[in-house]
Amino acid sequence: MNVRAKNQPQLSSTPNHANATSAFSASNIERIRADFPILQRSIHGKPLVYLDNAASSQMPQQVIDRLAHYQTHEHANIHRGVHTLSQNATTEYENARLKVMNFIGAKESREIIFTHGTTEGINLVMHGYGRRFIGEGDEIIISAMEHHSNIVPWQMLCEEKKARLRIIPMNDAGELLLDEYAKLFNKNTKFVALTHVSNALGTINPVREMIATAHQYGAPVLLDGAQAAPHMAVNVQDLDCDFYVFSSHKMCGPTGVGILYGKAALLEKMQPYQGGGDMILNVTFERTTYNDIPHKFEAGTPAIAAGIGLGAAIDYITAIGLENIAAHEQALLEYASEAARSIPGLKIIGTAQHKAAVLSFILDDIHPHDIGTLLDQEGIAVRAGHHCAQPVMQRFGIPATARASFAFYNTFEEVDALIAGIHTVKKVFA
Ligand code: 7TS
Repeated sequence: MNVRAKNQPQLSSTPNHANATSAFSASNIERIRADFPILQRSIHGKPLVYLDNAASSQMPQQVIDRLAHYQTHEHANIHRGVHTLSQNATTEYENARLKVMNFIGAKESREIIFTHGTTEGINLVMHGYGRRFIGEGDEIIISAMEHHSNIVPWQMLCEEKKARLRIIPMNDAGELLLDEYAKLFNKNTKFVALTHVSNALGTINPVREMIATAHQYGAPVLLDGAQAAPHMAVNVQDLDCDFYVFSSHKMCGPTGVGILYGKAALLEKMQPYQGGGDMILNVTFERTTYNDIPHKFEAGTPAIAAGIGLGAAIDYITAIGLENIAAHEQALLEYASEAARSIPGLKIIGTAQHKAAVLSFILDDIHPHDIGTLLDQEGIAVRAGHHCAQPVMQRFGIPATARASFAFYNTFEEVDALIAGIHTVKKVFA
């Protein structure tokens, strides 16, 4: 029944060191690309060049097969049936939880909570921790480069509790100012919520150091790992973060599922996010006792297939190796950034020293939506807009950017296509 093993991507055990530009040889990358049926598609008669991976990544056949196998042969509700199908589905779902635990280096599987995605994970912590432990006059620190999903829930909490939101500023390269960060702490600081990697700028924040600072003041730290977990090895115990959230659909898994990691001691102190089935031990009209973690936070029937699919996605990217993925994507980023810098009128937004493979840019005075639309005519998918990070746009005094975001299945030829596409856009507006 193991539909994954036979199709695992095979990488040569000896990386091609002669080719200093990538962790993958040409045949490796072709083999990887062959796993992704959608990459064979054409858009407007041109081969698809998919560079919108920060919004959502594509799914390999191994994960598609795992989902189809589950739906075809294995589906039943979990955690409640004595019948074989239900017990098997429960085992598969709980196996996926173990895979997530290993993937991020958590200590125990009860620290892994299935959510709908990053956004729900943050909202769960805001409700479960924030509403219980943050009160009037308290302060929450976030950064100037957060996605809206790591701003708005904390704003809602501050409004409700009369607490205060403090913002870590950044420099013109899109790097957080660590001196200013240190100055924000005082006896009222109760929580820090910070993105590991910025979706709009690509900045990789020095989160380990920043967590240590917060802990000196006794403030727990939530890391938004939506843009980090798919692209670099993450170890939550090594980082010592208190919460870590990410989404399956940005790491080759299905939509509708994500992960909240929390330290067990904190999760146990938190109030449930939603009430319902599965999150209880005993219910009477007088009193309900809650289930143990993680189930206390998993009310109702979850996205079972998606959770199992996430497990298959983790198998897939683990077989390729996060170090290989990071190295290949860095090579793509460097190649693309250098080529982009040589285009007159193009300005890269986000030039941090430590960056993930996100290339946000503006071009002359062409609106990014026009750039996105014209690139689409060439078969090239990029995102244009504020990337759900409007304060980042405000910081740089622009309404929007065009953004190419890379994954391990992208190639140098695709970067060439992007650069050629940008030249075409320039010609149209010349
Ligand atoms: N946090 C970050 C850093 C993100 O990049 C995103 C999604 C989210 C949170 C929300 O994730 P969700 O799965 O709950 O929606 N970012 C993007 C993006 O950059 N383009 O589209 C979605």
